[in-house]
Amino acid sequence: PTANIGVVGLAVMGSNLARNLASREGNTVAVYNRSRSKTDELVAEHPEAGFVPAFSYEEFAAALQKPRTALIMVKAGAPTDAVIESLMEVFEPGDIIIDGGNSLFTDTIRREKAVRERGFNFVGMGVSGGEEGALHGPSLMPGGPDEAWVTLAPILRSIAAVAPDGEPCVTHVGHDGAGHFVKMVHNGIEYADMQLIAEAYDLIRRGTGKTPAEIADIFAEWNTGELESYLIEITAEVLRQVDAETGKPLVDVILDSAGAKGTGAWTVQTALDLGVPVSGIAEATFARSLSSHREQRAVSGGLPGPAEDAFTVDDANAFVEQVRLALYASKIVAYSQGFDEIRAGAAQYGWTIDLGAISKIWRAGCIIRAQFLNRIADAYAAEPNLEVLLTAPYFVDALGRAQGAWRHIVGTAATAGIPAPAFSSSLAYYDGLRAKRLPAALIQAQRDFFGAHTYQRIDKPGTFHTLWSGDRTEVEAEDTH
Ligand code: NBP
Repeated sequence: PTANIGVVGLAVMGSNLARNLASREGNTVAVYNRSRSKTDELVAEHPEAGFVPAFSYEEFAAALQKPRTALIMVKAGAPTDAVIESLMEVFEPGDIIIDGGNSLFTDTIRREKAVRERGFNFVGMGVSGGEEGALHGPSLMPGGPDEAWVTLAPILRSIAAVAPDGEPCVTHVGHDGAGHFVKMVHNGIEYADMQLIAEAYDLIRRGTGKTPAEIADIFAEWNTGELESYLIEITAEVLRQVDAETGKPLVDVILDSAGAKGTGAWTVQTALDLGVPVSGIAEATFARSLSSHREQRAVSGGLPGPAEDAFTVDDANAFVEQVRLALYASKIVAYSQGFDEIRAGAAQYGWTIDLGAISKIWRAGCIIRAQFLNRIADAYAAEPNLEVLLTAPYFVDALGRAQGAWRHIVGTAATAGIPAPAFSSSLAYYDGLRAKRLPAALIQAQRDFFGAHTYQRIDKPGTFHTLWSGDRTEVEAEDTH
């Protein structure tokens, strides 16, 4: 056997990761794909990689030095289970099987248990950065057992993206499904970030009448400041793009119906199960759903709205700056909510996750890479048990500078009839956190009224119930908490 690592699944992600691995000193990479043509193509197109092609699982196992390490990059779900099963038939106990696909973390927990029981090491690893990242350096989020991490660390560090301070964007996230959980939340944050940028663009365009190319310049400028990020950078490029066929801005000829592959929905579903209010991510996910319901939008176009001239912006430059601040504040909320979900997931599933380390491995390679992540890392370095990320001093200061503009923009959007669900829900979340009293007290009373669900009082311990259908006196109730 000549190869120290192998890749199964040679579609775009697998072949690019295989090339990335092969380009690092000391690696020889075995490659296998269910249908032979992809293997033949990859090997023929990249002789420099020195791949060891295998055309059966037996050949693949035979090509690998022991203990074997295999990276699976196939479609998540049943295909991943099928490949794991096939590998276990030809591998030996102690070998390491890595699933780098976008698997649901609960599947990873299940698989890790089943694979471990048969003596193998299983690592569910989140991979972010798309095909370019896979080739030149992704952000890697491996879970799995400590002993597998010890073996894998050097090779994963060698292929990962490198942050501006020289640190590779990979860390052992935690056990079993922790890596895929964190990758899921990464994607949820990505949804929120994209929606916030889209709302900012829409408000500027409809408020100031600027062209997409002019707005591209604004985003390019934003990309030199505290909003500096990959998503802001590519937004400027997208807005500058002109359609060859019509000569119009490309963004104006693309159907306004956003697709989704489901990881945003997973993030929200999981947050609902954990009771974590990731409202920004949820609104972003729902905004994509709304956009895709073209039939509902078609019958709703005539619904009453504000007068056409209700939206006038006197000072375009000032307005653009207010939108920028609203975007920044909402972004802080979205990340704070995402990190809250990781914290809650870690508590629920028994993972020890270093939140500062997570923010650091997202600084390069992945879609949400941004300057901003350094501020999150700083916040956790100063206070590792930070209860609410946005209460870190740096963010309190930023929110203090932004909140006036943020409120103005949300109010303006509502008055003008322009949907800004992520901007406005982020602000509502912020004010909800800040509130000294919430109307939740009234909800508790309602629940007690119709369902005898009981309530607690602010002035004494115990659990209480009002005899709503009787004489309405209060009685002490059995503690059901
Ligand atoms: P796809 O998700 O399109 O999967 C295609 C690969 O799965 C092919 O190699 C195919 O083999 C293989 N496969 C299937 Br389908 N069923 C199989 C089975 N029963 N047994 C063995 N192999 C099977 O590829 P991708 O876009 O490269 O993504 C790979 C993984 O990485 C996915 O889980 C994806 O979610 C994840 N991911 C993708 C990105 C991205 O930007 N695309 C980013 C991060 C993570 P065949 O050639 O024989 O059909």
